[in-house]
Amino acid sequence: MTTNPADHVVIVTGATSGFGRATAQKFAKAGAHVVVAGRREDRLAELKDEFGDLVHVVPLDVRDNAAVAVAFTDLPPPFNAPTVLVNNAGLALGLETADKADLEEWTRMIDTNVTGLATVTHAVLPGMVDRGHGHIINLGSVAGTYPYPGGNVYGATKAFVHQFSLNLRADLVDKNIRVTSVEPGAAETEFSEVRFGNDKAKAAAFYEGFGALSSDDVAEVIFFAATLPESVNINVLELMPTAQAFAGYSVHRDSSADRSR
Ligand code: NDP
Ligand code: 8X3
Repeated sequence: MTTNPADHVVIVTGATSGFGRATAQKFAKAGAHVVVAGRREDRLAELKDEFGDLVHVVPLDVRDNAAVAVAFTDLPPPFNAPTVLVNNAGLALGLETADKADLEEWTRMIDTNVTGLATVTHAVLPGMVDRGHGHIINLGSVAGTYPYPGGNVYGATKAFVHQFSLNLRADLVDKNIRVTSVEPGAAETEFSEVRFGNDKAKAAAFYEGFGALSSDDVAEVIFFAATLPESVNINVLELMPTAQAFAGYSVHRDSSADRSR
């Protein structure tokens, strides 16, 4: 592979919004061919209208294992020889503490962020190995490293993404396949609207006043990792807004109970 972005064929899951859409646009603007996957077909069609022959549309729910298994098998050339897979489709649902969380929401996050990401990888990776090159870029999160109240299952799915990425590296060291876990902090996309059940005001309030990352910031980082010389692999790339940092330890003091022993 050269470092010329126009030589790339990129699969982006979750290309209908946020990081995925910005990443698809960034690569297509640079002349790459891009397979855009996601559930909202009208949004996929907008990308097709914008970039024409550089874009191939694949309507796909990554939770549908059978559909994922065939989705990337009969792509027309040159889309059938992807050089980069951006495993971006994902979501957080709710911010309740674990005792109050909705089990269906937990399951949906695991099915999408863990099983969906693994299923797409399983479908695309063998072709990359056969062709002798490829790059898998997984969207993790700072939530996979730093716990916070209400992050319970969402953060755990992103911890999976982190460790899965490193374990892929261990398996693929002799196959000329790169693997990168991109782990952003707070970024203003539709992410919080989805998390808060389409409550746009609550989502907007979350992003107010601190300069959250943008979709373009994250797309820039993904593009950077993908267009480095083939001999360079970024294992993990963590980024945050300058005005975001980590929560401290929490201590609950209860005067009615002696918990000193
Ligand atoms: P958005 O909500 O803007 O975009 C999420 C994308 O995922 C959409 O294109 C959506 O497409 C797609 N998606 C969700 N569920 C499915 C599914 N079952 N099948 C196929 N596609 C699906 O959020 P972001 O761009 O912010 O999030 C992208 C990724 O980045 C996620 O994995 C998220 O966890 C992660 N992330 C986000 C951060 C943030 O603060 N925004 C920070 C760190 C990581 P559609 O609904 O059309 O199917
Ligand atoms: C999204 C970042 O901190 O809102 O993965 O969970 S955070």
